[in-house]
Amino acid sequence: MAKVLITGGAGFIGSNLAHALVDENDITIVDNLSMGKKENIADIDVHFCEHDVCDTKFMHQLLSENNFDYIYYLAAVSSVADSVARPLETHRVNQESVIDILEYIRLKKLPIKRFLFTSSAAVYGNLPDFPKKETSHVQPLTPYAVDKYASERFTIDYGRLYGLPTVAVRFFNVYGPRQNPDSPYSGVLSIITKCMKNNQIFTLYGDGSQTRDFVYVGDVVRALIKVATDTNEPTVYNVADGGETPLIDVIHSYEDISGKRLKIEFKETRNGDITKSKADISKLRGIGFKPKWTLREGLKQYWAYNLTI
Ligand code: UD2
Repeated sequence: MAKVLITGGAGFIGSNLAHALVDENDITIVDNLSMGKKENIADIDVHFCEHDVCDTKFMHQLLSENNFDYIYYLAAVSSVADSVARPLETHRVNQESVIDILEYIRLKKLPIKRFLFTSSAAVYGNLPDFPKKETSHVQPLTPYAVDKYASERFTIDYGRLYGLPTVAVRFFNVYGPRQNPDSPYSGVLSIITKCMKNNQIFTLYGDGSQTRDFVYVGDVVRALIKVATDTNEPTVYNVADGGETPLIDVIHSYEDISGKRLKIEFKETRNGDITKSKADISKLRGIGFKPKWTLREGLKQYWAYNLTI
C-alpha cells in the first residue's frame, strides 16, 4: 500500500483523486477548506488535516513523520480574479508553498517516489499558437498564471538539477462532480449546473462562441495517476481532452441531457477572456493515455451525480 499525500484533497479535483486512490493506498489530505469541503471526502477513509500548505512548520513535520511515496500537489488559490486582487497572498500559496516543500524534500533527502505539481492552461495566455502544445510559447498574464508557471518550472528544475522525481501537468477546463460553483470564477459547467438545478438565470459572457477544451474529472484523475506512476522524466504534460467545443454547444447538449432549459442572460465578454482554447494532448497519449469520457457521457454522469445531492 503506497502512502499518498494530496494537498488540496478536499477540493474538486483532489477529492476525486482521493476517491480513485483510496482502496489501494494510504491517503493523507491537507486542505484549509478555503474552496474544498469536508463533505467531498466524508465517505472515504483518509487522514484529514485541516491546515494551510503555507504553514511550513506543520508541513515539514507531516513530511518528516510520514514516508510519503507520492505527493500530488493540488492546493492552490484557483481563482485568477483573486490572484489579481491579492497577488502577494496568492503568491504565497501558489508558489512559495511549493518551493518550500520541494526544498524540504531535497534537504532531508526524503525518499519520495514522485512529486506531481498541477499547473494550468493559464500559462499559455492569449497567444495565437493553436492547439496548445507543451512546447508552445507561454504568456502568463496574471499573478495566478505567473505563479503556476514558476512553480511548474521549479518542480521540473528540482528534477533536473537535484534528481528529485518530479513531474507537472497543465489542466485545461475540468468539469464534473464536486466542483464548487460558489464563485463567479468557478468552472462554467458547475455554475450552469447550479442554475439549471435551481431554475436560476445563467449569465453568459459573450455570445457563446468561445471554445474550450472540456475534460471530465474522471479522465483527469486517470491522467494524474498515469503521469505520477508510469513516467520518469521531470517534464510537463497537458491534461485535457484534446477537443474544442463552443460554450453554447455545450449548453445545448446539457439541456438535452437534463431535459431542462437554461435561462440565459447575455452580457459583454469578460475582460481578458480567451476566445479559443484547445490542447494538443499527443504527449499524454504518448504515455498510453486515452480519454474515456466523451463530453456527452461526462455531462450525463455529472447531471446524474447532481440529482443525487
Ligand atoms: C480557465 C480556468 C482559469 C484559468 C483560465 C486560463 C477554470 C474554472 N478556470 O478559465 O483558472 O486557468 O482557464 O485560460 O478552469 N462564463 C460565462 N458565465 C459564467 C462563467 C463563465 O459565460 O458564469 C464563460 C467565461 O467567460 C468563459 C467560459 O465560460 O468564456 C469558461 O469560463 P471558466 O471560468 O469556466 O474557464 P476559463 O477557461 O475562462
